[in-house]
Amino acid sequence: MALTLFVDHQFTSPFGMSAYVSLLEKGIPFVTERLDLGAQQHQQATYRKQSLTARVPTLIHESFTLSESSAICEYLEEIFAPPAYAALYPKDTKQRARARQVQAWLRSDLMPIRSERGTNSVFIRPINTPLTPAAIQAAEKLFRVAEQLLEGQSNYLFGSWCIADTDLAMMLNRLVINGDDVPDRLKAYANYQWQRPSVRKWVEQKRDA
Ligand SMILES: N[C@@H](CCC(=O)N[C@@H](CS)C(=O)NCC(=O)O)C(=O)O
Repeated sequence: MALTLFVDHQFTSPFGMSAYVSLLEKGIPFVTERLDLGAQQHQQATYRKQSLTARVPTLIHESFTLSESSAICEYLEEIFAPPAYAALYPKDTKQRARARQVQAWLRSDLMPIRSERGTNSVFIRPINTPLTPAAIQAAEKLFRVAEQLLEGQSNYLFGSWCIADTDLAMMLNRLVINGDDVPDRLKAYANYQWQRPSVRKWVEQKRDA
C-alpha cells in the first residue's frame, strides 16, 4: 500500500482525525497504523525517524514521510489535487488562506478548552466537571470567532465542505458533547459536521473504555 497513516491507538487525536478524514475525502486507499502513546510506541527509534517529531499523525507516502496534520492535509491536496480528487480546501485563494488560518489557530490557541475538555471526553466518556474561568473565556473567544466566520453561511465556512469545517467542529464538540453551554447556531453547525460520513468513520472507531 502506497499510503500509511499513523494515528493514536484509541483514535482520539484531533490531529489524527483531521489527516484521516482528509484521506477518506480524497478517496485514496490507505492503511491505518495505531500507536499506543501511553506505552511510548511513538518514541520507538524507527517511528521517531519517520515522523521527525515523534508525534501522531504521520503520513507515509511511498518513501516520503510527513508529520503535522495541517501539513499532511496540504500535501494530500497537492498530490491528489482537485478536480481529479475531492477538494480539502476552497478553490478561492483568499478563502483557502482563511481555511489555513482557521486550522493554524485551532492548533495553537484555546488551550484551556483543550486541556479541560480533552478528546477522551469527546470520543470515549463525557465529563461534567465545570469549566474554569479560563476555559469559559476561551470558549467565549471560540464562539465569537466561529460566529464571525459563519456569518451569512449555512452549513459550511465557505459554502461547501473543507477540512477546516471538521477541525472547527472538533473544537466546538469538545463543549457540545460534554453538555457545556454553546450557542444553538454553533451547536447545529458542529452536529451537522459530525454527520459527515468521513467524520463518522473516525467517530465510530472501536475504542477501549
Ligand atoms: N501540531 C501537531 C500536533 C500533534 C500532537 O500533538 N499529537 C499528539 C497526539 S494528539 C501526540 O503525538 N502526542 C505525543 C507526544 O507529543 O509525545 C499536528 O497538528 O499534527
